[in-house]
Amino acid sequence: MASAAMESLILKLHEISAVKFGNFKLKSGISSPIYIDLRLIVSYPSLLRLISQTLISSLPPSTSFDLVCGVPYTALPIATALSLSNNIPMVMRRKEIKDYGTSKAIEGHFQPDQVCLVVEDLVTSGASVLETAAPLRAAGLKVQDAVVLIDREQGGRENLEENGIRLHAMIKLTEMVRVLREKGKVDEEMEGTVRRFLEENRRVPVPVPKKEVRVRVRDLGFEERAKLVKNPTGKRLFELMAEKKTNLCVAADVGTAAELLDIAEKVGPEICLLKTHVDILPDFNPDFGSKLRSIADRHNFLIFEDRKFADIGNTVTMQYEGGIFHILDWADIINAHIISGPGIVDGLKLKGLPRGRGLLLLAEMSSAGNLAKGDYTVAAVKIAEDHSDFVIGFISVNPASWPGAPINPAFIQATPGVQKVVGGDALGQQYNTPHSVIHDRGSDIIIVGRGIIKAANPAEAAREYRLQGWDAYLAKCS
Ligand code: 5BU
Repeated sequence: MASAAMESLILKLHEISAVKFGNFKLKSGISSPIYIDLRLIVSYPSLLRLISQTLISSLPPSTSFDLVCGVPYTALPIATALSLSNNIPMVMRRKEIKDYGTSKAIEGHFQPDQVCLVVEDLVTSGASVLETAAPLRAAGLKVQDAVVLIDREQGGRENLEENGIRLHAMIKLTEMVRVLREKGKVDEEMEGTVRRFLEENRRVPVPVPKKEVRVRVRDLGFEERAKLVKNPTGKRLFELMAEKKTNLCVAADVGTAAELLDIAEKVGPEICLLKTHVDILPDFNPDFGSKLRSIADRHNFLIFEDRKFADIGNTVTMQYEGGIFHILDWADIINAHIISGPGIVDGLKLKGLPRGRGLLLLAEMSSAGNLAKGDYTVAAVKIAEDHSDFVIGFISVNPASWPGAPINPAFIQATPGVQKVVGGDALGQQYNTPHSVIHDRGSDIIIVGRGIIKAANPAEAAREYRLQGWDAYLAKCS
């Protein structure tokens, strides 16, 4: 920005009292000699227009983006003005968490992989920019740059850089104070006071980055979380995880029912859940359920039939209870897609709740290119909240980054696509490590299939995965 234009902008901000000097208590609790309130600019259309025109010119020419999004609320009019004066489409992020279920997290038309520029009025630590970038990214947009009217130079640039966002500031606070001193609006003593304040608080009062806040809030132990759960199976699951010190679910995708019962015996002492796909078992017979149940009772684990119901409510009642498999009779937990809307939960609940069963909703999937993300994930959370007597949690991949995270700790998060090394298979499966899934991505249960059942010694492999999963949980709690 040309210095004459910058100077006149700084003077105008001072004139309308958007910049004040004195002794102010900031949100973080510290006292600051300078206070900036840019909410006032909506009362000065010509100033707003000037800001919107000059903000863009503070970006390096190489910056490219398809959309803009203002950080609510103060930057919304700035982003709108920027959108109008530069003819760039805008999207809006909803701020109220409670609105996520009924409304979209991100309003406006956009395509996944479009690049969105975040617009902010004032950056201190960068936390607000990150709060807006997270749901944009969760909706599939790319966020690489943020532009801000004033950078307080207190760690925002560095924090954003660490999260893959370049910060472009139209005005830096030290520049602003220098101009005001040169123009006789503040004296040298005040300029010195502000400089000293900035030096002393360069990265001190930076709020904990959002991701760590989430981890901390969610890190009630499983015992405490058991008390929050209404559904008896959900409660039982948390309790037995704490008792047995395991957050491992084995996906028993073996060739026959006989092999499945054999593997259940072997891995039983290590697991909280055994996950089945009964429709792959050629020798399934009516005794299967009771045999598996007796192994589960002996080793104290629950049975999760990964049936992925997806039909309308009326149909799933029959699929759950009837057919050859009679899933309702032996599976503690089932799961469902929400593609058909909340009626599917009503249908399954009708049969499952009287038997004390629990349901996991598929909020995300582990496979490459899956469509369960963004608003779909948000909708799953809303349905779960509306049916928390029956829904016990989610199949998820990265719940720490969901809009509105931390998610209600009464819900359990179970994540497939886990192996000891990051990778995938030839058909789209994607693997993360136990530590990354539990510690970094905010999940509770690792679901491991081939990493265990194809191992030379599945019992030993299960033990190793259990220890890794449990260590990651303990590290998260500590
Ligand atoms: P694997 O062998 O660890 O890749 O097995 C993963 C299991 O989890 C397998 O039974 C899948 O059907 C299941 N799964 C998954 O991989 N990804 C998902 O998003 C869901 C289930 Br939902």
